[in-house]
Amino acid sequence: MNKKVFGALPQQLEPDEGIGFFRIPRSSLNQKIKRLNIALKKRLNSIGDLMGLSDISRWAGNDWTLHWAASALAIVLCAMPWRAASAQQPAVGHETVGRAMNQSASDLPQLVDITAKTGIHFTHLSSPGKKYIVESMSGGVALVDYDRDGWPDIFFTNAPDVDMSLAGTKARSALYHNNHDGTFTDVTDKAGVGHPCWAMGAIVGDYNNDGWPDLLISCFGGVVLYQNNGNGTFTDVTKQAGLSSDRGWATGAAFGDYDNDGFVDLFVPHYVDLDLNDLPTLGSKKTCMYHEIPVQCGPRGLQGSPDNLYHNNGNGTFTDVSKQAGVDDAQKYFGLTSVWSDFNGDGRLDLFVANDGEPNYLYQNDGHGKFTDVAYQAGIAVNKDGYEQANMGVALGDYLHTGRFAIAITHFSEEYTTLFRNDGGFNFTDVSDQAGIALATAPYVGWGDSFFDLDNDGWPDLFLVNGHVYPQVDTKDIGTKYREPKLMFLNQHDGKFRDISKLVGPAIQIPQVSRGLAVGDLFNDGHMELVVENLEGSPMILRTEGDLKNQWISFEFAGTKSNRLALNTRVRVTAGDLVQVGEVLSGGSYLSQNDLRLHFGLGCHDKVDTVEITWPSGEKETLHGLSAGHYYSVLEGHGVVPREKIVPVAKAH
Ligand SMILES: [Ca+2]
Ligand SMILES: [Ca+2]
Ligand SMILES: [Ca+2]
Ligand SMILES: [Ca+2]
Repeated sequence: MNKKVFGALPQQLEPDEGIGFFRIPRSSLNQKIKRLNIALKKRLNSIGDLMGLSDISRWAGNDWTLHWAASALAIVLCAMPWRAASAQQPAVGHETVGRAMNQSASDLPQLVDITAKTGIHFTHLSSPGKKYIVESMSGGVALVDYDRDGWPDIFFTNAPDVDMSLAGTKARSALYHNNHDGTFTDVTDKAGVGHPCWAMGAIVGDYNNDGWPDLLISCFGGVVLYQNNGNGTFTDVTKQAGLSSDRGWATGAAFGDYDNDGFVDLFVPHYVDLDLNDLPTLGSKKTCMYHEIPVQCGPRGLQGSPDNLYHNNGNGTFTDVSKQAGVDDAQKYFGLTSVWSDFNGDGRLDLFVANDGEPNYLYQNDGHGKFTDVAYQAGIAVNKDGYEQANMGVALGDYLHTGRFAIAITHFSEEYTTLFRNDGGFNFTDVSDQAGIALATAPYVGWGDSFFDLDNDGWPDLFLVNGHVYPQVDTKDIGTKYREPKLMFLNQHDGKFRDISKLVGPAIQIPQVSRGLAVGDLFNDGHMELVVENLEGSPMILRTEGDLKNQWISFEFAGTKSNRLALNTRVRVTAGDLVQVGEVLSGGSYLSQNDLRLHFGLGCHDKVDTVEITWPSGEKETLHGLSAGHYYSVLEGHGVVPREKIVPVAKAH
């Protein structure tokens, strides 16, 4: 949590002494949006004039325009979020063009709460008062197709409160099987995954390369590795895998094969060093006050906890290599979320770690088992004003189509969600203000976040969930509430996002205390669902509904030389001038796991020209001319194969 916000801080930030976003007056942002709107109208009108067309929307709707699909001009029309709507409607002249910026709710896909219809009856436990920090941080959700039937299943973590725990009472986590008809069945007891620990998050990786996705649960008290037995059951193999030495408060872990030996290794960040029998009392110190309200203590004022990297030995066991690899976090920062990705494109997996209220780590992999923290040089340790921010959830996405992943990090209220543009060569720039993210995120405490393509136009949009840490904020008028709405930003294709939170239906306006977020196509229809786990009460599952005419394509990968679930396989998809990059990632968001399948919106392109795959092994493979609207199974070295070829044979129950 921001050092400017906690401790001896002025209660009211003056415009000139505040954090970055306070320096941009709202009126100036509105001016910018107006100017952009006018510029866009002019641009499209001049295109229409050039073509000798009096009515751009009629032109966009004509069949023959499909022939232009490969041209840059067609891409402008094709990828615009209003394209599908304008093609359907009678021509209304230039007013239609203006809707590019003044889009109404009915043009946009809607995020509809379908939780009640799914048959999911899960409740995350929580104490009303949240007297201790450990009662405020749980709530991870993992999409895991544990039975490999091609339909994502859902695992929710659960945690007790301190009183329950001291009394020996456990909280039940839950696994729900996807029934393929919009409903889910609780299979927790059969699967044997109900009581791993005081559960924080869950991630997916196949640690033994048998094709069955295994689950790693991060706990207040180490980690639990559940080996998937391939018959609907799991076995706790933490001890035999050599992971029972993991201690402390484990948070957003991630699997990734950093030495490219074909077996996924495991990084586990740790948060606060906390003893349940010696907990700091609510409001007892300066660091346990917020706007003069007594609140839970931490993380500031408490001891941090070091991080761990476990090398997979390829025989079902792991070895702790944290120190020799240089990622042991000797500074004991408050680690929350880790993500593996090759950030500088040299073929070696690097590691990003978000630290709450302290500088982030960006570890560069030297290819010989050692890492160097380059976060400061890369411009991603702190924000553009040099402040350490709360750094909670992490999302990677190529929102600019540069082929490089930007990093979006959620933060505490009175800070802002930071969008770090990736300029290549380990150079990141905090562009939160100019991208239109900072102002809208400032009032809220943000957690899970994800770049996903809401309208399938081929440009990643950004969704994030919120919810304060202190229920006590509701006792005083300080401009923030405990329960908070969610936020949806639409990619405008020019480096900017538009806040469309109030235009995508009432569900995300319902204030909740949200934590985890996992994104995936639960119903295999090419449109993403968002699974939100709340700290208090039921999860919320949001389905994309409405005008869904844009094309899409999805892939499920399997490694042969590479790790079998193909984590960190990178894909470049080209459809005309639309070029997108995706990567199979373990962990991320906040304590959560997205669907491992890679989904790409295609606008109006009904096929992709090329799919260039870079496998973790370094092998490259190119697929050609795939039709939109399908899921493809891809086996390393063999291209597109029938799905049976990448899925293991189920074992006897
Ligand atoms: Ca399944
Ligand atoms: Ca496995
Ligand atoms: Ca490895
Ligand atoms: Ca989009």
